[in-house]
Amino acid sequence: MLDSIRDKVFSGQRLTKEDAVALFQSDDLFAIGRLASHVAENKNGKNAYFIVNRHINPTNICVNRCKFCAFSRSKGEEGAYELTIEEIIEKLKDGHGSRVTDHGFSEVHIVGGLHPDWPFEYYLNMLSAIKKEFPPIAIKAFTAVEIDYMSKISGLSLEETLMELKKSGLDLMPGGGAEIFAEGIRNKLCPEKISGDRWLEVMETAHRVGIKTNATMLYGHLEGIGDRVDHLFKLRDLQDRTGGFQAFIPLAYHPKNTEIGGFYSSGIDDLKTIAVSRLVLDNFDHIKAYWIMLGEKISQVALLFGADDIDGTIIEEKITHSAGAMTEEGMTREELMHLIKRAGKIPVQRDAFYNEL
Ligand code: V47
Ligand code: SF4
Repeated sequence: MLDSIRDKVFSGQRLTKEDAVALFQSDDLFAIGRLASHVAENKNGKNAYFIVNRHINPTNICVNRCKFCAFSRSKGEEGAYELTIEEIIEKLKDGHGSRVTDHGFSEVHIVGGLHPDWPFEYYLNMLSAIKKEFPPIAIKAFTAVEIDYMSKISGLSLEETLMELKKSGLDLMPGGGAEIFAEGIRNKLCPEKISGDRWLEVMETAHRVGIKTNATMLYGHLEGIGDRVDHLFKLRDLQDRTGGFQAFIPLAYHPKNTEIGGFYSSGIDDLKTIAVSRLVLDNFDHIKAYWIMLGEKISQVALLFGADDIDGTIIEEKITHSAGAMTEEGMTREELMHLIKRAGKIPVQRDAFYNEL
């Protein structure tokens, strides 16, 4: 089976769902990794991208309370917080020009809970305040789940919601909230969350109005191989139609302090998932090994298994660290470059749109 997959990859034929299942079932991690690495080098050469960025989570108060999420709180619960726009601006000023970001941020990544009381204007004001204070920083903000919620609270259509956000400064969107599209598992993991089809609809609308996005898949919880494969193929189909996805990021489930519990993903599964994603998502330019979740060392090795991006400096990370992440919360530019170089790759500092800096 791997032989026929190898032939397809080398002759540029698309893999089928059966091929993807066979890859996930195979124990020949090296063969899969070598194939994925071949594809990655065809697309991006020896380049491995990173970005000087900062994460901001405006609030952890969330009406959804997904069962895999250790970050969220209900309103009034101990540990619940909400940031003002001034506090967000202060956070961005803090790291700007510091040791961690001696070249300034290229991007701010903003995601948070679905707050029961904040009006749509809060989000618009947040974007325009950041743009006014830091014009060169690209704003990558709000998952499809948050966009759907904003459309509900504002009474606007998806398209109008996205256009308003864009006018206020939204540059692109992160890939979170996709989790796993399979309905049965999704209902167990996050019964209150929008469906997989709605997630795809929000992304399709974003692409149509000219907003690039990423895509993710949460793996290592209750899902099976078939669920992963279906998820990847839905993303590949949408990308065929819109071309609006920049990068795919497999998110390794972290079990601590969550309602569903379970185990951390294994390093073998992490590398295989990166490699199979690279092979299946032939229409995605970039596969990101998110070091916060994979760990610094697995994400470095992932650069030899099909990944071409390890994300960025981050500075402050709450979502994975609430669920038992074992990584630091941030890395310096120099540390990221060191990891990449020691993997035999060329570190390329990028902006939010993969332009080399
Ligand atoms: O949507 C929540 C996930 C996502 C857990 O687009 C968990 O560049 C693991 O989407 N274990 C947010 N994952 C993170 C995200 C992201 C991160 C970095 C870059 C980009 C990008 C996107 O984290 C959530 C959810 O899918 N998540 N809880 C958990 N216990
Ligand atoms: Fe809320 Fe997102 Fe956490 Fe779900 S994953 S509870 S939507 S913050």
